[in-house]
Amino acid sequence: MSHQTSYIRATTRPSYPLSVTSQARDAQLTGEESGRRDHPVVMGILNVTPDSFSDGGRYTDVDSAIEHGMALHRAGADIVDIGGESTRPGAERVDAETEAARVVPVIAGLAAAGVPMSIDTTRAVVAAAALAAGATVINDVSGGLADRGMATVARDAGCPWILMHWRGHSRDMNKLAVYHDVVTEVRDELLERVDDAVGAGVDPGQIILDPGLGFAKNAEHNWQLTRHFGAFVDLGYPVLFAASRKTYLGRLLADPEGNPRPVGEREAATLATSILAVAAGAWGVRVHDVRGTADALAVWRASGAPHLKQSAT
Ligand code: PMM
Repeated sequence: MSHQTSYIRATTRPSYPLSVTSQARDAQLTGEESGRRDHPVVMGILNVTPDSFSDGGRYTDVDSAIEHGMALHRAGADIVDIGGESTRPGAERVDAETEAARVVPVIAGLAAAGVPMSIDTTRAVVAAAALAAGATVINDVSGGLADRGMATVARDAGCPWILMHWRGHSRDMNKLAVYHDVVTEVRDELLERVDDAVGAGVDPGQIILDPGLGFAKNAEHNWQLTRHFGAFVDLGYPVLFAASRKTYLGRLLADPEGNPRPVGEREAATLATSILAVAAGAWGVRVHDVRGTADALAVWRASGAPHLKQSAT
């Protein structure tokens, strides 16, 4: 395991109640789900929804969803992230039965094909059904806030649990994008999520953090979080970076009339953010374009960047 301990930057950590060693975390994150400094996890996005902002409506039937999940895995996804409820700004909620009915058959099919998966849900009942069907990671964009039962499911399963920074459901979240110092506030609110999770019996080694780009954040907030991503890495937990095709990239690349770059044409910008994030110590990146990301990471590795980063810290 010693080769895995170095992917956390050896910087002074803020004083903070939990003592977490990278070995403890890595002992929990085994096999292909284990991010290493030189092999960040590539999480491929598969939304089985009619309305997600990028791939919504494309994989609503079970066979096409399974086929796409397998294609993402073949292209280099270490984990395929399956979602059955859109979290785009303004999205209306679906009920738990609908959400579970969308994801469970897809997860079962992909599990049979040996594809490692996370379940992207804020509901404990959906997470439990997804884990029973073969998912091995919980990706909770509410960081355990939306459903207090999620901590029990994560604790009992002992699986990795991604806690994302969140302030409220998608319908209302833009109103909640108010910060004095976004980096400090997001960091502190994430640590509250960690404390709650650990207080509920979750092992700190199960926890992965995510600053939640685009969730109750405006473009400037997202740039601040991107710029200071290392502040999250320094907390000592694995950190996921998830900027893929998001609106702040579309705004950056707006045409002269101010129209944002269309969602499907934000890939080069996404790749640039992914490389910046892994260079800052990200555990993994959550992306739509898995092949392009795997290629970019191969260049990053071949360039010696992980080695240079380690020796510089
Ligand atoms: N963003 C979306 C959905 N799930 N999960 C995590 N951990 N982090 C994110 O930023 C995130 C997420 C947004 O929707 P998409 O599935 O269409 O990309």
